[in-house]
Amino acid sequence: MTLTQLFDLSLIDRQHESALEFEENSYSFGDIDRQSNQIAQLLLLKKIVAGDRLCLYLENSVDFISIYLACVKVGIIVVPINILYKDREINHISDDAAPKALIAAEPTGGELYWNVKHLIAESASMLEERPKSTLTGDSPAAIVYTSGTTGTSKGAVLSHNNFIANIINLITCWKMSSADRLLLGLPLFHVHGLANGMHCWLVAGFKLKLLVKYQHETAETAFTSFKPTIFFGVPTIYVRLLDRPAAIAKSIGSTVRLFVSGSAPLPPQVMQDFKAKYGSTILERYGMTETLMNISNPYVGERRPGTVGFPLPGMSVKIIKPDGHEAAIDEEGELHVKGPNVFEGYWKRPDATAEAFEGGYFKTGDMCVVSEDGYYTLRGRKSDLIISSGYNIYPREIEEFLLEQAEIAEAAVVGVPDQVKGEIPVAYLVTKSDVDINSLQELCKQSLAAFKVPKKFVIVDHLPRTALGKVQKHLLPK
Ligand code: MLC
Ligand code: AMP
Repeated sequence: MTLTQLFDLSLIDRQHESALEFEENSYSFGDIDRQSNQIAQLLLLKKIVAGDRLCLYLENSVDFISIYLACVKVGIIVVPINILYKDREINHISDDAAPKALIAAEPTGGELYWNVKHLIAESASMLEERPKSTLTGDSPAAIVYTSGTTGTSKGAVLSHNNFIANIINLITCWKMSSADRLLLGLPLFHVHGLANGMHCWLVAGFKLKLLVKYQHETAETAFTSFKPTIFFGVPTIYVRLLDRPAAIAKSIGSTVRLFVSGSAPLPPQVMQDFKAKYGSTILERYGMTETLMNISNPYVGERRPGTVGFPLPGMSVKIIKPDGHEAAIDEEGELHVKGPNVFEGYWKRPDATAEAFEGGYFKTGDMCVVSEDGYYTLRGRKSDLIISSGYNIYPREIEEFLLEQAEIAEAAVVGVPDQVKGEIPVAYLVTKSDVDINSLQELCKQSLAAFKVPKKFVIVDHLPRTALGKVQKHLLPK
């Protein structure tokens, strides 16, 4: 079975039902199905076929959904690109994925650029019936780039079966149904918004209100006017929701039956404060781009603060100590996972793929411990990956950029705790000559996604190193 056959539970079987609210417009499942069929016909006319890649550099929109669905129906592999990325980051992905085109709202991606509005306009004249396809559950559906556990970003190849396993787990375990209403402001270019939000919407058939992006200032209106029953957020969003007036919080909490948090650690204090103010116990879960959702607190039963709960149906997990043996209860080790939601590997990176698996299990790079009664607690990452507002930042990418600047001799980027964003990137520099910090930060803003730009630059006379010359980031001055 393919994603399309599951999506047809709504696209066809609920075609007259209202499906989506976006900005001032609303759409039925039939509207979405027809537009994506027309786009699929146009892509085929343009000689883009199953197995080809298509990059989407788009903010959340109906266009994103329609083009994504058109690709899934035909078997064109979607490569969503973080809308915050700058040319340097976009080029890395388009060089690696070698797409037939890069669809965007403004010119980017060199000669691969297609304008999204022109594409949509052109598709309006196409036939509305769905093109034939001979896909299977093993067909690749998307390549999602992630900084993963080591090195610069690699393309995680996710199949129809990977996404389907995730959808069925979440709809079942979180009791999602066509009676629900999801408010979604998370980006569709990451799996939290895409695999948990969009995919579950299309299969469960609930009402979706999609935001271009989640904005703290306007979120309250979205909650009180749309009255969602379920909400997905990253911890940063929940931290900010704590500053809403008590009465508003109570009314929001009274309509939402399920708040889910993930993509970064949810501080137990935030969970406690949220319960006090919104009257709702957040359900925290743990996932990765490479594996989609692995572990979740229960819908029924204790949602234990500071833990991510139990492995989802079909998952096998192990905690492996540095010596290679399985950890005992309450003993820390690296989390290894296996299941139908775990990807096959990284795009064109057999070496990185082989390195990422051991004995059929994917090595997550996340340190973990399990309690006597089976609750899993994440203890941090093996690598020095920084997660800021739920976005992944790989220090090496920023360090390499800083070292390209003539006046910088050495650079080390670390994550520093931040009340709202969880962590923020801070750069420690050894300089060859005077550096104007403001112009350096401006330069970073032009070349790196906003969330990657170091929020602070610290000039030091040397970086602490081991005898082997490896920087000891934990010894850097706080
Ligand atoms: C941020 N910006 C965006 C954006 N997210 N612009 C367009 N679309 C988006 N999705 C802009 C902001 O407007 C801001 O611009 C700048 O980028 C910095 O934003 P920020 O520092 O992130 O703060 P804020 O604007 O308050 O956004 C907070 C946030 C956002 C939490 C809403 O960071 C967010 O959506 N994070 C979620 C990331 C995510 O989906 N992670 C899941 C990865 S998958 P300006 O001009 O105002 O500076 C994964 C697996 C799993 O981890 O387990 O889920
Ligand atoms: P990504 O590479 O963007 O898919 O991010 C996946 C990483 O996010 C995981 O490897 C974890 O380090 C982190 N993560 C996801 N969910 C949680 C969570 N609930 N608690 C702590 N970290 C999380």
